[in-house]
Amino acid sequence: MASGTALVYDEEMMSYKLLWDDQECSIEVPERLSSSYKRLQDYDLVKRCTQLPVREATDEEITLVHSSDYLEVVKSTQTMNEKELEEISRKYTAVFFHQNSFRCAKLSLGGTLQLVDAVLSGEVQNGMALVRPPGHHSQRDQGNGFCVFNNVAIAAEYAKKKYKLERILIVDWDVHHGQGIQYIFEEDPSVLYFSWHRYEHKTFWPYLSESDYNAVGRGKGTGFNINLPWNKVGMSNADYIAVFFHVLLPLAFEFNPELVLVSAGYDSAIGDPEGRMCATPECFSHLTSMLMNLADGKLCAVLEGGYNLRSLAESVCMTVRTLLGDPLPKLTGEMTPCHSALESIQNVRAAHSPYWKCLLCDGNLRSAHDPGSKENLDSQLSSDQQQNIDTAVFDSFLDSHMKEITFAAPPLRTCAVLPEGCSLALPDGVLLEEETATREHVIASSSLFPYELLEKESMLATLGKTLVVLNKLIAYQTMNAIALSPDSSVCAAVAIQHVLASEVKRLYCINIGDIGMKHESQNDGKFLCLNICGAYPTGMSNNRQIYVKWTECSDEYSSFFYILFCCILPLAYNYQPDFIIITTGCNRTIGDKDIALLVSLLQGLANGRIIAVIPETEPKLGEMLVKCMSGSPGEKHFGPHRAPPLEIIQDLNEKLLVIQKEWKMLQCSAS
Ligand code: Q9C
Ligand code: ZN
Repeated sequence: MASGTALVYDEEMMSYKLLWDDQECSIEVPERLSSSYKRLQDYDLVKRCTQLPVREATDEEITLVHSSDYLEVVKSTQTMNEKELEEISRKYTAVFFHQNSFRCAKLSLGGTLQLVDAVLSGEVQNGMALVRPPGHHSQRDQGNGFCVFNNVAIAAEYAKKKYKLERILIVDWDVHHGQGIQYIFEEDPSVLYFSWHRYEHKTFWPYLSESDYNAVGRGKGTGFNINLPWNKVGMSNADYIAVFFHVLLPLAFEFNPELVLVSAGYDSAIGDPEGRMCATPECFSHLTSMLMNLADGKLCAVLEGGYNLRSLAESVCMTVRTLLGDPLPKLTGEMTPCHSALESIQNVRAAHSPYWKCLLCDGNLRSAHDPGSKENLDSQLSSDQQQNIDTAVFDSFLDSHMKEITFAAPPLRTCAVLPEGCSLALPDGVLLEEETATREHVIASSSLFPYELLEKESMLATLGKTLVVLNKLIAYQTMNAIALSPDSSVCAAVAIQHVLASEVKRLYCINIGDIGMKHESQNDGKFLCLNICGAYPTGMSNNRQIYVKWTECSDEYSSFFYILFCCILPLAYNYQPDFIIITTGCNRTIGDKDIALLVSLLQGLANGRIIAVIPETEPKLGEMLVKCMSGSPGEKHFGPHRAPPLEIIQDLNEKLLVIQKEWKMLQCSAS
């Protein structure tokens, strides 16, 4: 099993710069690399990565995507004087050449390919390439938007050719449209390209109609190009996450890629002069960790844009930290997507509904009203306000933000409670709990339950240990825990009561299968409970106790991703719990791997504070979950996935329509 994170960096890629006066190009400075790398060192992240040397890409690699004519032009810039360089740069849009540009572009691409080799050979699990020049705007015959060679597009062709890959996902979270990547793969169904980008109804660079949501690919590639235009600036964490849940992730899971390439531009982060968006650095942790559940965790992030040096550096660090498997900081901010974002989400879902089974139900959904005008721009920050971000003010904002989201990881990652005689293979570092609460304490904590349930000695013993572990979780002495129990529903009910009696502010509980206990909800605001079962009990749903029906219908593949992204995770991110309990009872209709996927994704919430309570008769599930919670590298074999049948989608959508009035992250349309 592959493990570890690669980092590609070489200061030689700082050896080119803009030589003349050009406002537009002045932001792409060499310090973008050094300041990011320096920050990685400050956080001690560099030494935790496998450092990979860069290399020069070969002509053959460059011409996987570019024409030889264009290659010759770029080659010729090596020996030009300043005047000639300026002249040839003017043939392209927003490009500047320097005598070292060719050398750096070869290193930038070569470094990217080194990363792809390390990941696909299994030398590492994932990695990031800190490279410049960037790549996603460059096209077969031309450079564009600071980009010389299209690093990520060539990486995809390279992976197809050298490793015979058939499905590659490219996620372009840079704030500009990577039109170069779109053009290259427009007719290619083996590469699914997703880009979100500042668009403002075509009034933002590069001003292309083909950047809009209705460009879905052509010919055999129809349906494999996904554009999410941002028609307003100021998009926040909630908007980014909503797009992942309601557009990218369902399609990506249905696509089932063998490799994920990220065009990792950070001009989509707060403080960037180009993007003017509001996503904070930890948002990139969440984006990264969600993508790590695809392609068995094989992910290569390749730097594109990002022009606020402070914001860029912090966001790069968040990405690398997450690739290394560190616990995620809580996502900050109001969890309500804005109207304009919902319009775009609705439009792209409608445009893609003919091509993706998981969007089938959206087929009869009309596109959102699209004013196509700039009427909304007035309500945004005045451009003066945004253009002249005071660096000192911004830096101190970011300093305090980073302090706020940083949390000290607990001394222990995972605790396990096992009943007598139940053995489980525990990964290194998992503590088997031996301490137990007193018998009186257990009985007092279980006062609401019929005494017969507690008569079994083994039940009392497990509850005693579980209470000890819960106290450790509450005190944040352990990050997460798993408890196997003779009766998981009693054990979970005791756990819920215990947590609700503590200072924990918001508890999210997910019950899978039939539950013996109905949880009382006098704790309004403190408790959100989602029950996923094969059949609804009658008339029990409300906004705090939600019942949804879910039945898997195939053994060879799973459809669980559907309910995961349209229901379970949006609710979780909306609620922002600080404690999570997940239980499985009998007659569960969700498989082991899917519960592991769920637990893996839930670790992004509540600072990773989660306990799984499962029956002692399920050691296999227990082993899978404990592996996933203890942060063992790899172990992300969650696929394959396939969209569920229409009836199931329709049934669920009806239910969600009711509760989305309160839970805004469930919304996937503006109307
Ligand atoms: N104010 C990358 O981020 N200038 N390239 C746009 C609009 C070109 C961006 C001007 C921006 C190119 C890799
Ligand atoms: Zn960009």
